[in-house]
Amino acid sequence: MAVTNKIVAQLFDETADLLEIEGANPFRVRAYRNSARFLGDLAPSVADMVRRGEDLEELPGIGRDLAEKIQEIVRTGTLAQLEEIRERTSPELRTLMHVAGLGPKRLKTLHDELGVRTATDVREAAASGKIQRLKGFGVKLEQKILQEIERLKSRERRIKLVEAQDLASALTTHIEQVSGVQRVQVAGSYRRRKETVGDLDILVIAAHSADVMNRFVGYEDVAEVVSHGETRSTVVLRCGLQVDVRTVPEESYGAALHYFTGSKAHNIAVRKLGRKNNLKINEYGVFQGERRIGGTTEEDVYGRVGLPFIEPELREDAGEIEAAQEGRLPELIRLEDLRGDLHIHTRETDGRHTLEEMAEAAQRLGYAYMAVTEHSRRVAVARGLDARRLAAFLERIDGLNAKLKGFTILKAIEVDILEDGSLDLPDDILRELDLTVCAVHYHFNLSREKQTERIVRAMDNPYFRILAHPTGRLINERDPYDVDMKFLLEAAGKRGCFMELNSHPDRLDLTDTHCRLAKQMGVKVAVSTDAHSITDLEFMRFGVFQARRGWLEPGDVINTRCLAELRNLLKRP
Ligand code: DGT
Ligand code: CA
Ligand code: CA
Repeated sequence: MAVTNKIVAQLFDETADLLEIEGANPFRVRAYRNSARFLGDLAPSVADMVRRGEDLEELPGIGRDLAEKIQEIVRTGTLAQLEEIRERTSPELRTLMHVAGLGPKRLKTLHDELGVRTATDVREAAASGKIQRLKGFGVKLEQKILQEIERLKSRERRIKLVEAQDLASALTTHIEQVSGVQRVQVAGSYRRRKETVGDLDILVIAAHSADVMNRFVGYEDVAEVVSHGETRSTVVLRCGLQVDVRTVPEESYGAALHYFTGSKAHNIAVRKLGRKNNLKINEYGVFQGERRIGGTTEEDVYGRVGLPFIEPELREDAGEIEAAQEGRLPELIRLEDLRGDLHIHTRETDGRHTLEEMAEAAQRLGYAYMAVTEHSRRVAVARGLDARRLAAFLERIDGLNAKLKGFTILKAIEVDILEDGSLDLPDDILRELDLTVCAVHYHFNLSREKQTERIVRAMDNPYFRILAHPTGRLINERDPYDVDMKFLLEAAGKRGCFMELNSHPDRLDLTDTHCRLAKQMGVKVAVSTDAHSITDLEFMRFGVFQARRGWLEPGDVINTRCLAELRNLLKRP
C-alpha cells in the first residue's frame, strides 16, 4: 500500500501522544505534533518526494531527524522508534487522553501506580475506588472519569459517515475489479446516510459469486475474516469496522436492496402492509403463496404494497409510510438546490485560504453567493476580529465584490455569544453587515435553563440572524451542551431568526430530528459548511444528507434562494 501523507501524520501523532504520556521532553512532543499537522495538510506526497530523492528538510518544520523518520516510514510503512514506545507503554492509553480530567500526566500516574493499560482497566480501577486514593485525584474526579469512560465505550462502536465513505469507496472499487461484477452497492445505515454507521452492508450482483468472496476477504485492509462463504462473507477492517458482503441474484436485487437498506423498523412496516395484501416480502422477493411475483427493483417492492418509492434517508418508520400512503412525501432537497454557503472562514482568522481563493472556489461550485463569517475577538485562539480589523476586512470584500461578476460575497461574521447572552461586537458594527451568524464557543456547562436563556437573550439582539452549530456537539467527541431545542426554535420563529445545519461531518448540527422539528415549527434552516479551506466547501453534501433525513425541502432552506430573495429573508421583521 502506498504510504500517504495521512499515514505519516497518524504515526507522528501517535508518537507525540505516547511520548507525552511517557513524560518526554515537551519540545520533542511538539515537534512531532506540529509536523503531523503540517503533513496532514500538505498537498505533494512525501512518498513521491522520497522516491524522487528530493530534500525533505526543505519543508517547513522538518529537520534532519524528522526527515529521516519520514524516509523510514515511506520505506518500511512504520517507525521502529514508535514500535519500541508501543512496547514499553500501552498504546491503548492514547484513546483516553481526551477523556475530560485525564491528561497525559494523570494517565502516566494511573499507568505507573495501578498498571492500567486500557479503558476497561481504568473503569475497573475507578469502580473499585483505587483512583480516588491516588495523589492528585479524589472522589469527584474518579466519578467523572468513570462516567467519561462509559461514554467512550458506548461511542466507539460507530464510525462517522465521512470515514465510512472513504472506507466504502475504496472497498467497492476493489470488488468492482472482479470480472463478471455488474453492480456493487452499499446498503444499510450507510445508504440511509445516518451520521454514524455501525457496520457496512454491501450487495453485489456478479456472474461468479466465489470470485467476489475471494477478492473481498483478500482485501489489504482486512484485519480478520469472520466468515468466508459462497454468497456471503464478513470481515473486520483494521480500523475495527465490520463489513458484510453478499451476492444476490439479479431478479432479487430490489428486494435484497430494500431489505438490507433498512431500517429494520421500516422493513417491518412494509412487510406488514404486504401481509394485508396476502403478500410475503423478504430479501429474495415479493411472493404470493410460493410464487414470486416481484422484487427486481425497489420501486417494484413498494409498488406491490401500493406505495411510491421512498427515499432511503426517510426509511426509519418515522411517519414516512403514512406520508407515502397519503401522497405527502416531501420533495427532498438536493445538493444542486443550494445557491450559496453562509458560513465560511478565510485566512483572516483560522481558515487556510484567502478571501479571493474561497470566492473563486465557491464560484466553481456554481454558487451565486457566499457569506464570509470570520470569528469575533473573543475567540482569541482563532485570532478573532476586533472592530478595527473587521472594518479593514469589509473594505477588502467591497473591493473584491466590485470586481466579481454574477457572484456576491456577503459581509458577515461568526460572532461569539458571550456568557450573559450579549454578542461579542457592538451593534453599530453588526449594523454594517449583511448578516450575523451567532455561536456559542465557551461555557458549555451552563444548566439547561441558563444555556437556553443565554441563547434566547442573544436572539433578542436585532442583528442576530442565524444560530450556528446550535448544540455544539462533535460527533463521537463532545456531547451537545444542554439546551431546550424546542424552546430555542420557538424563540427563533418569533424573532425571525434561522437555525444553521452545520455540514461539517464532525458536527452535523442540527440533528435530523431537530431539522424535522424546525420544519414543523416553521423555522427555516441555513445549510452551511463552516469551511476552513477550499476542500471543506464540499462538506455541503453531508449537510444535504442530514437535511434530507430531517425531511427538509428546498423551501425550508434559506440558501436555496436567489440573492435577492435571500436578502429579503435576512431583513428582520
Ligand atoms: P448500523 O449498521 O447499526 O448502522 O445499522 P443498519 O441499519 O445498517 O443495521 P444492520 O447492519 O444491523 O442491518 C442492515 C439492514 O438489514 C437493516 O437496516 C435492516 C436489515 N435487517 C437486519 N436485521 C433485520 C431483521 O431482523 N429484520 C428485518 N426486517 N430486517 C433486518
Ligand atoms: Ca449496517
Ligand atoms: Ca450488518
